[in-house]
Amino acid sequence: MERMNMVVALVVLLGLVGTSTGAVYKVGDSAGWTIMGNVNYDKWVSMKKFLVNDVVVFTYNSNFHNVLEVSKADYQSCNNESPIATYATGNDSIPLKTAGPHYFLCGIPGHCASGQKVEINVQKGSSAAPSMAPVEAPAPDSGAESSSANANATATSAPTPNSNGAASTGFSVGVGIMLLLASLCF
Ligand SMILES: [Cu+2]
Repeated sequence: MERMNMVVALVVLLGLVGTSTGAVYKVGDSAGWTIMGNVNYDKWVSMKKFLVNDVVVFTYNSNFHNVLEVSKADYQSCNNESPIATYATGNDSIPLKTAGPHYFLCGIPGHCASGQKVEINVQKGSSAAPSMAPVEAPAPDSGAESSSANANATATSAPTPNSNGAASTGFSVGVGIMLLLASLCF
């Protein structure tokens, strides 16, 4: 029973990790994933900055649409025949696990050509930075620890404060998990 509680606690902790790592973006915002209303997904993308471990959510009526992750060539030609991955629940949360471009389109004939496609460029700064990340952290003499310096740094290198914060979150969660594992063992 106690073991069960531990497992539950672990799951909850892992859930916290999941919600605290990375931002969640609903594709198309309130419009969702659609061919109605000429949603400009390029414009939607241009307002965002995607980092590794962010999540994009496609919401749509699964009777009329789906989501295919495809290669660049297939994206450009709207080819739906060799997707890398297929999603069709109507509410698909897709984690962006790797940096670089990710290409998504609707596989229903004609929809991609009508603009139901989105290219998401994921930048390297991970919000789930491992605890060994501080190589990138600025030298102590730059005073990056103080919040004012952080605010200044934001202008020049936006990802730094973000990954710093996430790294410490990840670290404390990691400690929590280790404590849990330790109590499981003893
Ligand atoms: Cu569609």
